[in-house]
Amino acid sequence: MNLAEVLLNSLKEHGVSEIFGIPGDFALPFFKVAEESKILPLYTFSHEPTVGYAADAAARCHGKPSVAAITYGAGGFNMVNPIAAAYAEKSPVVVISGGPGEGDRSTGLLVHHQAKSLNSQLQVYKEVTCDQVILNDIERAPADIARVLASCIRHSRPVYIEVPRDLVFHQCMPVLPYQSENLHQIHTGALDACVSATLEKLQRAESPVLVVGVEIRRFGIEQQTADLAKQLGIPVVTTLMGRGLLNDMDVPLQGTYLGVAGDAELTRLVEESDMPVLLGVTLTDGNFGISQQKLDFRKVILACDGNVSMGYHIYPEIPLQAFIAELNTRAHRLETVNNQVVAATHHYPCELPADEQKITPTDIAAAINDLFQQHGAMPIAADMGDCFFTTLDIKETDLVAPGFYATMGYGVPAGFGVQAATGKRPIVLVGDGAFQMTGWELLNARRYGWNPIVIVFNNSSWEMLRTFQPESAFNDLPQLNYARIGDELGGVGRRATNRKELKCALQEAVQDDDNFYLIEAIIEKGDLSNTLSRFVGGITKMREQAMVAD
Ligand code: TPW
Ligand code: MG
Repeated sequence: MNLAEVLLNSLKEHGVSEIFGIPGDFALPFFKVAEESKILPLYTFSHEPTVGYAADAAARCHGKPSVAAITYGAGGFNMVNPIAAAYAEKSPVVVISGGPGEGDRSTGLLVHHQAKSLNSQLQVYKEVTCDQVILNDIERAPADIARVLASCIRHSRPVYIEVPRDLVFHQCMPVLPYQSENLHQIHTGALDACVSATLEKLQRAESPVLVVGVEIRRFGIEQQTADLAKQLGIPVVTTLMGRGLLNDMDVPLQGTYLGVAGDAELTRLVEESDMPVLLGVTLTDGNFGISQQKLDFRKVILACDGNVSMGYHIYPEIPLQAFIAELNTRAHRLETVNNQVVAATHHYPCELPADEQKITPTDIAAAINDLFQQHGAMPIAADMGDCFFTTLDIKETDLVAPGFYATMGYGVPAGFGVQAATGKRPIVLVGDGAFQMTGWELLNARRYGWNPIVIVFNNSSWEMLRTFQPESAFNDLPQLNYARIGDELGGVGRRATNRKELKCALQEAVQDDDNFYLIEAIIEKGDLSNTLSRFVGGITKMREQAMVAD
């Protein structure tokens, strides 16, 4: 086998199911083998950010790595932001870049696409990946590939593999089969002590609550976490970043913790708990910076990034999988729990009237809730902007969104990633500003048979920015007919100016599997989702308080 075939087979062995990419001359040999060998399906797009976002979303759906393949320099640098997003949100994307060969390195000439040094791209990616290699030693390549892919899975974070273009067809030994990490290698004494301490604290607690974050999906232990919650009989909430976790799993799920921007009862449930247990939760400003009352992290048990901490004590090298498995074996129902604090179930807007009133973001949530009620839930890919905050009013379903890193341009590409990974038709929620970044990529949907239902929140505005800084005229965006663009890109475009038209367009879309839909919902400037209004209010208040304190 040649180097590219060895790499492709090893990717497959490590759970990769598809490759997204855009070639260039440095990557043409690798892409040739990728296409002709048919080891993994290959999807190409128009602009590199889409490649990265699609691979990120696919990886999130699989709970396994996905591949973003690009050419050196012009391609690679174009994809840095999506990989930074994947790093921040712990999505296991394998970046494969074509690279200069030995011949290119020895001419004494600058190589096209070279920025500063020939290794500049590697240096840049070092900052946003957890392991890297240039496969410039064919003897060592199998071991290098094995190491980097194992890091990707262990840390659930992006890695970088550069394939010198002149080595692609060289014969290479296969990579040894991947063995998933043996949990028995964990220090059982430490695990035992850590679980005992956790259970002891839980026994004494009066109002414990489980807060779950994305690691439980990334490490494939959602079901075990659900079982633990049921065994303990304590309420569960997700973080903002973890929105969509544990949906459909028959657990006492209360909703998503959003501090000042969320449901007041649920905020109390978390902030007044005497024992919050944070499983796979990242301590980000979006997850916790919006707390009404600051959470006292000394009270908290936090299992994340391979460690468990409680109070001032840290148990190092306790993988979340092992922690939850052991808790499951030893936990039993907590009788002491004061269940009075359990929050009221969140009321999702629904039964949208088919009238001529103009559309608000909450109406879009209601229309989608109605649609799910009638036709079953669908996965959602959301962009950043008010469309993301609108998902908080949509009944829990599988959701991919840049909930922490908050990059725009994610929605449409992520919809592709979801559909490639799951085969399910997604709903994509995207603002007009974000659509202008990557919406054009819908032109690639038809050739892969993808049929997302894309809803563009068209307020002719960077509305989320306007809410923070209303005086700035640059927040006004050009008026554009996005529905017509939908037709032009090979799908069906529908413009909805009132609630009746929105309902009709969604009905039509869901009954037509053969086309992707671009439903343009016209929203007035200033009409915000419930969550964004509270979010902006909360953050503004916190900033004012901070200024007073300064
Ligand atoms: C890649 C900064 C955050 S929200 C926003 C901007 C420019 C406006 C979004 O406008 P849109 O949605 O899509 O019309 P809405 O609901 O607010 O009207 N560049 C990138 N990412 C981010 N987050 C920004 C800029 C930003
Ligand atoms: Mg907008």
